[in-house]
Amino acid sequence: MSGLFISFEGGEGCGKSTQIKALTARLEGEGHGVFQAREPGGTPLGEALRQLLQHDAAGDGMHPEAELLLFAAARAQIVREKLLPALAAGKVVLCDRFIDSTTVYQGVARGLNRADVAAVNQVATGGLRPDLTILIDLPAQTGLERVRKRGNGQLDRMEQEDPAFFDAVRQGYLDIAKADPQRFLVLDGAQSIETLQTSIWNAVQPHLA
Ligand code: T5A
Repeated sequence: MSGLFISFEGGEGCGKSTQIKALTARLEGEGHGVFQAREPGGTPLGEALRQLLQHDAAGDGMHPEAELLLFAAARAQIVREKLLPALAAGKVVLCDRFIDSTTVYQGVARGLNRADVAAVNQVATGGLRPDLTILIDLPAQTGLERVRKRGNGQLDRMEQEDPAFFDAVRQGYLDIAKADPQRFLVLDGAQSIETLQTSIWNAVQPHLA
């Protein structure tokens, strides 16, 4: 594997997509090949699973174990169909969510057994891990307000969880980042878009050398 794998994590509306777009433009401007991905999604199968997980009425009443396996199925597909080939081609892969989302949303906030979640993540990824993970930390309510504004008040299945769920997500992220400071860069998502862009670029640059 010769490319660079960067994942972006954080609660709803923390600004991941905004930063991925800006980083892509900067990297491409400097001549790097970039592959953008999002989870769940990014393949025909993954996009169908995304619809089921977030929007389809068939997802109502979904059990946490079923949810875990559906996110994992989407990941198993994108890793093999898209991410590994892009990395093998030497690209910079920017992924909007990856294994840490599962660790935190299904493992911490849904309360599933952490060892089981780690084992499922291992099957889904075949051991692929990001070189760098950018965690954009933001109070859950601030992020959800941004999402509400953007979507005219519409929230998907996950976004309709109660505040305690999102507080657990936020704390879960901070805990796993603290445990793995080599891989994680934690940024305050309340900063301006431009300030975040600069911090992210400063962290990414050394990995490009
Ligand atoms: N999930 C996912 C799991 O439970 N387990 C898993 O394994 C995986 C992979 C995915 C859902 O699935 C769950 C987690 C999620 O609940 P999604 O639809 O992909 O959901 O939603 P999010 O990942 O939450 O992405 P969003 O698009 O909602 O948020 P972003 O990308 O973080 O935020 P962004 O960049 O779109 O910004 C949101 C708004 O804020 C503004 C933007 O302009 C935009 O309007 N904004 C800022 N405003 C002020 N200051 C800043 N610094 C700003 N940055 C952006």
